[in-house]
Amino acid sequence: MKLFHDPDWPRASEWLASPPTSGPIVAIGDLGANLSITPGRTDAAPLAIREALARLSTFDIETGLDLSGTQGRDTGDLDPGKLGPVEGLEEIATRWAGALEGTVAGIVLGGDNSVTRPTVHALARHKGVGLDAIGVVTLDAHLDLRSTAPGLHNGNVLTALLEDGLPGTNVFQIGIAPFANSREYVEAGRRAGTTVVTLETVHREGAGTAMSAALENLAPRVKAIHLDLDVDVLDRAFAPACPGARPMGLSIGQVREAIRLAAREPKVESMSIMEIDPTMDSGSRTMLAAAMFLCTFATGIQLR
Ligand SMILES: [Mn+2]
Repeated sequence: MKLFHDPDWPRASEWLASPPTSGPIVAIGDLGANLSITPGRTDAAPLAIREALARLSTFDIETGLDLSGTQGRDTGDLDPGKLGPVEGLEEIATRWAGALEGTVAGIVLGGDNSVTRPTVHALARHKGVGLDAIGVVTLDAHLDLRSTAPGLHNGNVLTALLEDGLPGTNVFQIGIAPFANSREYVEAGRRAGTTVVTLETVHREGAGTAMSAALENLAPRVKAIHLDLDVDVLDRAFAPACPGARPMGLSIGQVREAIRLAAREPKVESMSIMEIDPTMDSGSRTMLAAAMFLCTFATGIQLR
């Protein structure tokens, strides 16, 4: 499809392609290794998200913010599909810690959720602190607290991080869905001291309320916060490309509100956009939503 060119309607994709100069930088890279317990092509998502950016403008009428106020830098892809979760940890963590150098915040385009482990390690290295000084806020239908006994995958990434030393009290999980998690893993979260905000609570009290509470708790006592967006927190109607998406999920607007609040918090120095299999998409709706989330975070950091 050839895109209509209008110099007065700059595209989000052009923003990312433009060379960085000075000021805030958003580093974006595919660290997608395909490590999922559900077979799929999440490794194809980073390219598909980049392509979807071409269909968005740079301007957010809701905030008056434009992507041109944020310097974007695409750090390129890590050879996808080559790394397993164990051997990939060091390489991905090193690469991402390097990408964060000199940036205000970085966005990882995954990939499946197992990539979140090295991403959080990278943030700790970038800050020169241990995992005990890092906060993690997830927007995800799932706890990702399965046992690590069978090996690492996208469904036990949080267990792996807790075992690595991330304190459960530093973890806030927003959007946890009914009939998508087991009693055993809910109990595991409780034992670890994580905070869970279920979907119904978010629908009743607001996504902004949930995110604000998490940030207000974490920001005064950690050095940096990672925002982990598993796009399957969206209602399945909005995210056909997310195998994990279920009915009763969040709307695009709810997720956007939460992202904007997180982006405004200076301690949120990294974000990941995960768990999309673009081959399952319909009408580009998931890819356009993911691209919009990227733009929301990238413009939102101007509110700091
Ligand atoms: Mn999930």
